[in-house]
Amino acid sequence: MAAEEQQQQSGDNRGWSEAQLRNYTFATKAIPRMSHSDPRVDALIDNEEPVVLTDTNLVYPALKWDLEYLQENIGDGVFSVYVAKTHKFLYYDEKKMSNFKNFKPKSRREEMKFSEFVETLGKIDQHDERYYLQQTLNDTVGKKIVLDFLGFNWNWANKQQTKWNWGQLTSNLLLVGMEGNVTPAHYDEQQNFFAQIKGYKRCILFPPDQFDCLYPYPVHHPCDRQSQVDFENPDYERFPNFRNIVGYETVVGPGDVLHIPMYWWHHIESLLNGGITITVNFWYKGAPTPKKIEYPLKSHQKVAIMRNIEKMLGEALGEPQEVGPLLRMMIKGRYDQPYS
Ligand code: QVQ
Ligand code: ZN
Repeated sequence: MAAEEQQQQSGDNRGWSEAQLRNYTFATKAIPRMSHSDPRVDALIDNEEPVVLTDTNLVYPALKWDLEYLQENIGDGVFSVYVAKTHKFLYYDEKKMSNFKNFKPKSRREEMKFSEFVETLGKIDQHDERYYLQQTLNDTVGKKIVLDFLGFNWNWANKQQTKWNWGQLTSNLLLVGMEGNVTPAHYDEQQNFFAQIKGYKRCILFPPDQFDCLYPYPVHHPCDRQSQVDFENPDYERFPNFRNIVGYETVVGPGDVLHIPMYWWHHIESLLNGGITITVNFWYKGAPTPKKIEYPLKSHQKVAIMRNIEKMLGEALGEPQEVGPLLRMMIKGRYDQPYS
């Protein structure tokens, strides 16, 4: 193991301690950490595996960002700030809430200026609600932020985009979170460079082939792509395969870039008692589906097929609520036991 990896594993002067991690029931393995110039990097990214790159300088100019600097320079635009009574910020698609009228989100989105966000953070005490600013960087930001953004290592990022034949960079999400905030496990349909700027975040990832352990909500549900399993209190009656889950984890700190491959599940937590965290992610459309389909199919391709079946059924039936009953009718007693 390279010295870099040992430092991350061993604990000395890594900037955080095990006591700052939440406890879960499952085992995890370490996500490899290495220099972006390590010859092993390309094989990992090409093989759709996660890796922490320790010296890309991808967001180097942003390493000086803190609340004060951002408040001073980020401009007068409004930012989406999620507010929750718990530490879990389960993402939900507001556009799908009409499909599931009984769905009651546990967080709400408020639009506020950055200065209001900082003021709010300054006022809360431990009994209050939690806040999580999550905003796509756009052209409302101030000049200094634009300069910092232009100073990102686009040479490296663009080379990666080209090398892996990824599609366009769709967005950079700015994330400013409170210590202890958790983004529950979900997958995205985009390639991701997750660039950590301030504070430490524990990232627990699961490969697409663990779909059957993570029980995502239905595609038409507002929480599409999110796991239904409460990692802090798993319901093994409803989700028995969660017992078989195996995670891959790392703690990222300032300057680290975690590659989260498309369709890989990720649970992300800002360390307990670690102060605020700042992250910028880079979401890219994936490479086009290869013309020649190779068998056996990869797990993420099967996830894409399942998604398309759910979407097609919702269209064909004209009512998302009828997808479940039809699938149950199709499977009950016919496909729910393996045939020899
Ligand atoms: C977090 C991604 C991560 C963020 C919440 C949305 C982001 C995400 O908690 O760090 O970058 O794919 O899920
Ligand atoms: Zn995500």
